[in-house]
Amino acid sequence: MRLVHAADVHLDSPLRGLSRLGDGALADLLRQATRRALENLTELTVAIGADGLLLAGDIYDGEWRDYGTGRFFVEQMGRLHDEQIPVFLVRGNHDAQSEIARSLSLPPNVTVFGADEAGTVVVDEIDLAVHGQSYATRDVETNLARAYPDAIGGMVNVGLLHTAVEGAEGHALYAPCTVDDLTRTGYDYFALGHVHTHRIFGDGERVAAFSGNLQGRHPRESGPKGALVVELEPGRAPVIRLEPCDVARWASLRIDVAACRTLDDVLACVGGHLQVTRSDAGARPVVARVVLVGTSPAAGALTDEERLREELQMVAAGMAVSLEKIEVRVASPHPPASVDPELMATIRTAADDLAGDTDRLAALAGPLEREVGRALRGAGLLDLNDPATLADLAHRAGAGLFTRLVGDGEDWCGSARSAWNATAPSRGAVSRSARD
Ligand SMILES: [Mn+2]
Repeated sequence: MRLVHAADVHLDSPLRGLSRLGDGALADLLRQATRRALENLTELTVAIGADGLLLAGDIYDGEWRDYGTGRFFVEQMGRLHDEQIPVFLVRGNHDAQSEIARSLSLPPNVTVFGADEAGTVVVDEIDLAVHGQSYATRDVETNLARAYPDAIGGMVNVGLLHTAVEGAEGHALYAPCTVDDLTRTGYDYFALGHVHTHRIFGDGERVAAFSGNLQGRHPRESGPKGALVVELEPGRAPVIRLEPCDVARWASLRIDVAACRTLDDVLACVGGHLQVTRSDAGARPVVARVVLVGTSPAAGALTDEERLREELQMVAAGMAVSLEKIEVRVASPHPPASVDPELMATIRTAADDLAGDTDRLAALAGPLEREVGRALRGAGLLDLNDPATLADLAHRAGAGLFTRLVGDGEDWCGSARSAWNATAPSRGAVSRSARD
């Protein structure tokens, strides 16, 4: 038996940061990307002769702006109806019953599981039992998996659930459960949604998996995105492969330039990384965020951000890669001697404390968010609701203050910033970022 599992389509959801890419063909393509990816999913399902399609929630990003969003989904499901392929669907936090007031009738091949309790649908012709439960509201904090029905003997049993399992960075802990809760049901395969990164749990006969989302929507959703093709045979471990459905690919490249001595070295180094991303993406457009890190003799050559941007844009353009953003966090190996280390430490501790205090940051940003938050987001400049962004601002404020204190010459500023960066803590440990 061959099933296709996808989740987190977030159909017609706005892609962040598009304004940075201008108004060209790429921005247009990205605006349409979730629809094109859904078309690719439908085509894939038909092309491989799948016995069914499993959709594990967050088909929609929230209330439809207009009926066009729902109509597009209905049309795609209609194509599968024409091919007599059944579709099984649960609603997630983004498309919970409470979140979507508009509705359109779905073709009869689509089963939407109810939200009151977990239900079971049997497809007798192929001995398939699918078990699932939808979200009634956005914030489902109970363990739904524990109340799923037992597996039906003599059939292939598949579960469908929108869940964070035991938690994942950047994803709200909805319908939490353990991997054991999932495998204890005795199902052959548990198709999960919610976490946007592909992941497989268990390696025995009982397997649960996140397909990840169908199309990356910002730099943090980088790499190939698509659906899982799951081959199921009674008594055998499922065989799973990821089939990309994305029409554009995001890359988030953190590049250590410690070995670079000059600007040309840095350009060549970045070019090498972009080349790898380019080949992975095939013919798809690639949008990359580049973060340069490390302690490097080239630090001084990177302080002219405008020039660096121009040079990198040319390198990227040569590979048909678009740069969404360039960040320089490169330290000079020789920080200025005149800096009072105690003062530096005090400023940095204050900035670190603030960056780590999500509540205080939110309180400080509150008035600004109310005044201009929507405009900043709309322009793709800043998301004041994003804890990671606020933490970054706190760090930058510390670095900026430091730069002002130690000097006013350009070289001074450059070295001061480098010195700051050299001692700044790793910024990976942000407790919550944008929630999916
Ligand atoms: Mn979700």
